[in-house]
Amino acid sequence: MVRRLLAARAGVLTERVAALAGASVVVATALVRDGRVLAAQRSRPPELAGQWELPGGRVEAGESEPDAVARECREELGTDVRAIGRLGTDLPIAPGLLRVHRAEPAPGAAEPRALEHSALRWVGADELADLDWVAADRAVLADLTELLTGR
Ligand code: DCP
Repeated sequence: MVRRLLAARAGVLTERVAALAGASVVVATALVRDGRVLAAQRSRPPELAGQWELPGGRVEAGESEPDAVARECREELGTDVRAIGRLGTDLPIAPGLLRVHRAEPAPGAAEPRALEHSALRWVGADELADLDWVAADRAVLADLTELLTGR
């Protein structure tokens, strides 16, 4: 309990420090369906193209993180999702902080399509290690495994 409170405090502080420093918060989406998570292959920039990520992007000014998750999934995947809570801790990336949110398909949501990525793939826990993930997302693999296996 105390540890959770301290972690929450630390999260708020990192966010404030990042905001003061003009850094961006980027949200990434762990969209889970039928025990698999949706991985997306980046098409840009050249140094990241070909690597896999959890889809997402920068949070806009005045936007909540769950809203940013939903917007990015509509823009990048053409589908509606509901953000249902954080996964893992804040991860440092070049533009600022990466924060992963768990998500589920909204009722009646369309099948995700690769509107901005090279490819999409639903990945089970036993396949996570097979993909060449972007560096920051690699740090979430243990949490993703736990999420998918319930262990
Ligand atoms: N990023 C990451 N892991 C993710 C998603 C993003 O490491 N799962 C990183 C890659 C980029 C930065 O976050 O350095 C921003 O991601 P995007 O380019 O996908 O986001 P935007 O399209 O919103 O930002 P921009 O328009 O600035 O490219």
